[in-house]
Amino acid sequence: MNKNSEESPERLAYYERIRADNLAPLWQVFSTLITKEPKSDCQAHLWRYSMLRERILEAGNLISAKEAERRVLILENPGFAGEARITTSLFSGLQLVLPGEVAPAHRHSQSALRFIMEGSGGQTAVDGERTIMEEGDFVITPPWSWHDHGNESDAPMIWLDGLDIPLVRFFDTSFAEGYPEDEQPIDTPDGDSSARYGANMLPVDYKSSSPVSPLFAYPYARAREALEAMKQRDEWDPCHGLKMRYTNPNDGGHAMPTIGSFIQLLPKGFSTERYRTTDATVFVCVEGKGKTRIGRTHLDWGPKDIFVVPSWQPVVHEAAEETILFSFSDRPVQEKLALWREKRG
Ligand code: 1HN
Repeated sequence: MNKNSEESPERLAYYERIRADNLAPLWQVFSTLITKEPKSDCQAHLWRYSMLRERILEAGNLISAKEAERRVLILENPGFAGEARITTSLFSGLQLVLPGEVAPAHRHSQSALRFIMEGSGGQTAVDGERTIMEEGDFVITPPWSWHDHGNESDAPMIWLDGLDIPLVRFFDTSFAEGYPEDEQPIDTPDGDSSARYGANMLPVDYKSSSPVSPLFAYPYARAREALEAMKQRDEWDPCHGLKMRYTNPNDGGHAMPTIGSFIQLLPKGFSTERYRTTDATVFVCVEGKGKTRIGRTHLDWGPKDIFVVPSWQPVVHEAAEETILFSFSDRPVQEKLALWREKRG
């Protein structure tokens, strides 16, 4: 019962009358609210890095990092034009910091991840500690932590940002403030949190009260080395190849409470079996090339191309070369809320 044409004039008059009382009949919308399967306006889409790179470098000639606060081109899902969303719950954008620039310090309730696409030796400072960024590194900015970015190298730094902006907006929980200086003071030696929390050890009496990983950086060199060592067993998950999850060393959970991140290796010639999951996912091809079928959409990708897979669409990846895919999604949130589902086949 959801078509006005099937409704009697009495009912239609009633609906109109109660609208003035801020009431609406559930029976008109029930089947669009409670769908048998996820129905999303989110669309499968691919952004080619050659196009993205050209566009963000153009922005580099038009506005400084300081003036922009963050010089970011939003990767906007074609199903969500004007909404600053790459999936229903996540924001993603490509950020440029040119040599000598500073993206000024601020903090906000939104959590952020960076996946470094291009450049070497730029830095992000998070809560008093600097992290030097290299291609393929995965870096996090916990909610409400001061962060600023700099680039003392001689080449542009370009990275992909992933933030939980739509999720925070949904809950109406956004807070933000600027730091009085462009850069926050650094009071922690470089490499401290990586040594303290990222060397398969923890300080003996360390207890964390935070659900966020105390590690800021997950270097690509270590992830790549791990995948290289593991691939020698030649044991492949039919749907994932060899897929790893970035973890919080405190408890083995996701690195951040709202965004999960993953890295996977697909051997040359590997085709994954059909797989669907409720967490719409953003993928970056880090190395290799191949194709992904998402429902009826076919995308082909090469190094640094970025693509998005909507919730519950069947996915098949085919790797033409040995491939590394980085990905992120809102899976931790869905897991916590007992909503996450996957289906093989
Ligand atoms: C932000 O703070 C960063 O810190 C990047 O690099 C992208 C998009 C919207 C709001 C804040 C950053 C952002 C952002």
